[in-house]
Amino acid sequence: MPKTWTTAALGLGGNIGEPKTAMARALAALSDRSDCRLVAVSELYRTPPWGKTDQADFFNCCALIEIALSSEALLDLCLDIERGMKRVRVERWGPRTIDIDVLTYGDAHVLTERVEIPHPRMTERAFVLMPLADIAPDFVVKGRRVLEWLSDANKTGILRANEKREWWTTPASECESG
Ligand code: PH2
Ligand code: MG
Ligand code: MG
Repeated sequence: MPKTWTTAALGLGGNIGEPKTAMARALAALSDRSDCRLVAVSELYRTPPWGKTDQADFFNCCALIEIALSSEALLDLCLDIERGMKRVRVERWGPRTIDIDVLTYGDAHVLTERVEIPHPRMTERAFVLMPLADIAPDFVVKGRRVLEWLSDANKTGILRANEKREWWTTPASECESG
């Protein structure tokens, strides 16, 4: 049976350990799969903590993927990757090594006990909207373009943190061996 591919947007973040490396590894794990294609990755941003402010700055990025899995299965995949990377999470909205959120899945609206898509808080969070605007500025979420949501969001303190555009690709020589 031919696979049906759906374009989905993911938001990645972390603020413990080496978030940039963790996000690069998560993106590599996604693109290594036959049921997932990595279409675009945003710049990398350093962002002040949102929600719970007495914690270290986060690093955040967004990715567009094409995925041949249902939204629930995509959520499970993201959780599997988090677990495989031995995610540490101390409390809700608190420090974590890696967080992979499904922001959008085609133009689907999904609401189950486990998933809410579009991600319920994505339109208020500059740490999501800024990277998402790099790769999908005209994408319409909840009736408005990403760029319009971004223009209303509080961007204070958000800085670009990458030097090269393809920050998530690491030459083999720089990879840890063990
Ligand atoms: N994630 C949270 C809570 N707060 N703040 C920033 N800047 N970036 C995040 O990724 C983030 C957050 C819960 O997932
Ligand atoms: Mg999150
Ligand atoms: Mg999450």
